[in-house]
Amino acid sequence: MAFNLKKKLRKSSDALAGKLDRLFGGAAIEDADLEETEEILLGSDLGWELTEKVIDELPRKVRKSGLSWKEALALILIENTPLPGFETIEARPFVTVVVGVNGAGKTTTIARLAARFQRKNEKVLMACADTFRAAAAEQLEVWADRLGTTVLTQLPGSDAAAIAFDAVKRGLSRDYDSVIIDTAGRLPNKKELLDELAKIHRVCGKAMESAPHEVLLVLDGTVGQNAKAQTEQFMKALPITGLVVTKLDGTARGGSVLAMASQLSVPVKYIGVGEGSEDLLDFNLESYVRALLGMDEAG
Ligand SMILES: Nc1nc2c(ncn2[C@@H]2O[C@H](COP(=O)(O)OP(=O)(O)OP(=O)(O)O)[C@@H](O)[C@H]2O)c(=O)[nH]1
Ligand SMILES: [Mg+2]
Repeated sequence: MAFNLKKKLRKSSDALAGKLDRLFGGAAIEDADLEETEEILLGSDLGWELTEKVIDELPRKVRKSGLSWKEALALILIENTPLPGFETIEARPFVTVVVGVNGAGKTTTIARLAARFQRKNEKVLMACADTFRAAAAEQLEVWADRLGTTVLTQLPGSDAAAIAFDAVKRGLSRDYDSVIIDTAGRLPNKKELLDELAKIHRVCGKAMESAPHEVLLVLDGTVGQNAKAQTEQFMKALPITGLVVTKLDGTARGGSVLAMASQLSVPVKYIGVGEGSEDLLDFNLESYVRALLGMDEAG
């Protein structure tokens, strides 16, 4: 994810590394600076735990290692962000269900996933299991036209789970490599909406025993900290296998990704750093931390 990630995260790195630069200058870190450092770290949404780790360890690390404060900070952030591992499943079609609150970036993420799969010469079927809004199907159709993929939609008011079922069946019978199912945006505290997601999940398994192979929860990176509660709520309806954090180009709160990655048992798989079809990147902790601090890629 090297390609201009640093540029894409400019707002966050200005707010984090830029401010720290002004605070420390070229000088060594003084204990007197720590309170201000703490404020800057919290302001970039790194979260309390990670911020405290940095405050505890940074001065000592700089003294002991002889690294610059920035290199030392990068190391501390990387060391203290535990990443859950995950297996990659092989299946054909590979079925992905995408969920999240309204406007988080689900449909955009699906289009960009489709574009990625296509670049690997895969045949992609997108399906719109958002039957609340007529515009939802249109939005996916516009992307499908642009990308040259197929999209399955139904009239508003029809059953969302039925569309998911049809999509997986069609994926099997027509030899698709990948089926991606869009769902309606919802607040995770509405029981009937969560029940519908559970049903979508169940019927995928009826259409193809191993499906879905991936359930992505899309989180708006500009909202930051309530990601944990949101994820736990969605988890009650269906097993989330990966997180996508979007809109990281438009926010100074890019630290939230690290907070999420360290607080949640679900891996962050992708990040969204723009509105274009290329702007969905694999999440790589080290590259992300360096870009967040306005640094170039290591080595
Ligand atoms: N800058 C930026 N904008 C993004 C990104 N991802 C999504 N957006 C924008 O966010 C807005 C909402 O995105 P959608 O993909 O429609 O969100 P959704 O979750 O499908 O929304 P609903 O279907 O209404 O729940 C759109 O204007 C997108 O262009 C991103 O990574 N960066
Ligand atoms: Mg949508």
